[in-house]
Amino acid sequence: MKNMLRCWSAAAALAACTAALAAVPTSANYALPSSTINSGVGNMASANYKASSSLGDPFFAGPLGSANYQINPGFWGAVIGPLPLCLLDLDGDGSADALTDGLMLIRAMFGLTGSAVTNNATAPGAPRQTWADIQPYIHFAALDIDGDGNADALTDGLMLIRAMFGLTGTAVTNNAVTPGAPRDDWTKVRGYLNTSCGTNYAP
Ligand SMILES: [Ca+2]
Ligand SMILES: [Ca+2]
Repeated sequence: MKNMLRCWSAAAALAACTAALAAVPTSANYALPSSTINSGVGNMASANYKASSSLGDPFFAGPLGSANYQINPGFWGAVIGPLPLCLLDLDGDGSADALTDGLMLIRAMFGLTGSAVTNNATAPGAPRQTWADIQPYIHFAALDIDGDGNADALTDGLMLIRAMFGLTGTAVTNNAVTPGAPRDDWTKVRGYLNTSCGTNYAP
């Protein structure tokens, strides 16, 4: 943690710190899987620290702190560059499919972890099969499809899985956009998905 904080606070040394942070930060007292500070899922804590899984996301949670430190959401992106773009092909078989990737995405958005996400939800032969394989590719900030600041299963997740099933237009967005969210119709949702998530969905 100390090294990470040193990197985070020393803006002039970002390049060197980026290399240092590529490895998993660890010591006798803690370990921080890179996915935890890069939009991961599981919180980690000990007597001396707590790291929220949403720490790397700009939208989620408040600052983490104690008497000795404070970390603000989104800091990770400031250290290593832009946060990862939306990635829908979680199992890495080359296709973003509703009944595999979409199912895992919506399960994770419901807060599930581990095999509760991956059970019967990866394509046979796909390169990523386990939660350990899949979890680093789930970036909640990028999965905020309607742009309201939260990645929610019943709005963003629902639109994702509908679009993955091949639906378009209001068949995707009906009753699935958070009131007041900036991306509130298929034109905007499709634009985000095709621009940020690598899809090629039809108008
Ligand atoms: Ca896939
Ligand atoms: Ca949202």
